[in-house]
Amino acid sequence: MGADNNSQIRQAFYERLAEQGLAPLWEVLHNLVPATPNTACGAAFWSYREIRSLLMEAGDLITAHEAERRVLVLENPFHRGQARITNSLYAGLQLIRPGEVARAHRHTQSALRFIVEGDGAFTAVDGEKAYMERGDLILTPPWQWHDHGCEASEPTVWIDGLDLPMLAYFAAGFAEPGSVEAQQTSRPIGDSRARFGVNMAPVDWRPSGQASPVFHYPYAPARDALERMSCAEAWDPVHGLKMRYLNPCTGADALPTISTFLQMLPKSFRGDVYRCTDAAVYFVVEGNGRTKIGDAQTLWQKDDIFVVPNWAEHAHEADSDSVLFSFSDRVVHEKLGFWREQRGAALFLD
Ligand code: 1HN
Repeated sequence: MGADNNSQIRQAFYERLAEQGLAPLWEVLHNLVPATPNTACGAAFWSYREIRSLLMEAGDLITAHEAERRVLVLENPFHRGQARITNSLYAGLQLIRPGEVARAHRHTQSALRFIVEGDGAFTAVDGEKAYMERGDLILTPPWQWHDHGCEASEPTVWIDGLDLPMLAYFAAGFAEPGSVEAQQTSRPIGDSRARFGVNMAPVDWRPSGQASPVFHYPYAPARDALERMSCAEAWDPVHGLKMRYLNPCTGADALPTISTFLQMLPKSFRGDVYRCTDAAVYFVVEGNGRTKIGDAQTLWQKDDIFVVPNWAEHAHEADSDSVLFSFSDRVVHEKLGFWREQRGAALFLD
């Protein structure tokens, strides 16, 4: 029996299998368990300087009320049409103008906001307001009511990061609109930071969920911590000084499904090659430099956004003192026991 004949017989067999809702594993086995991760995710980059005017144009075309959330999705070209920035995460740039309200709602997806510009807009999370300044991190844990408003005289822009694709994969997305545009606040500003943000907690408090009870992580103390560490600590050859935002009551990541980081790279830092299983989204808070990814490189400056894909060899280089915020699904890899990293993995082709 010839090879052609054999493959025709097999094909006919596969068609009979398909009629019964069956498929031959041996045709796909190697794709299902690849030797190293297969990812559709690729490197991506957005220059804030170039896209800012489009965001402001969106502000002229649609109100926050009409849009519910006035956001330009940071859609990775490798995931075209899928509203995602990596395999598992969504990101967008949200604009709120003076006097506007982005109405209250809640959903099972976790969200983070990292403030890019503006001063004086607020997010209210489960009855507490936080005023946003550049570099602040604000969390919206699963199923917590949240709305945004801008009482200031200038627009505010932030990056939204959500685990939307992850929850879509698990088909576990639920959402509920609020009964009012802006929720009534039931706690004073700074209340959750006072209770949980100074390495103390109310004596009889017990955690009710996995997310941090602190939802506002201002930039100034985080930046100051890195600055102080930089005087004393040896720099990591890959990460420089890299800190993870934590739930202060458990020591776990601040959100159950998204890890968040702030790192400092000193002027002239030349990072070692590295790769890890989580794909990360970076935002340049300060400085300029480049990240080599495979045999390409991404040049970055203040306010730029870029993606390092899963298991991609990469190395950061800074030309001036730099601070990078980043987020990824690393916490999920770690909880489920499949997170891996490798240092000095390979050689770049330069
Ligand atoms: C959401 O709730 C917000 O609350 C922003 O600001 C972006 C994208 C998809 C689904 C929900 C927000 C979102 C979102």
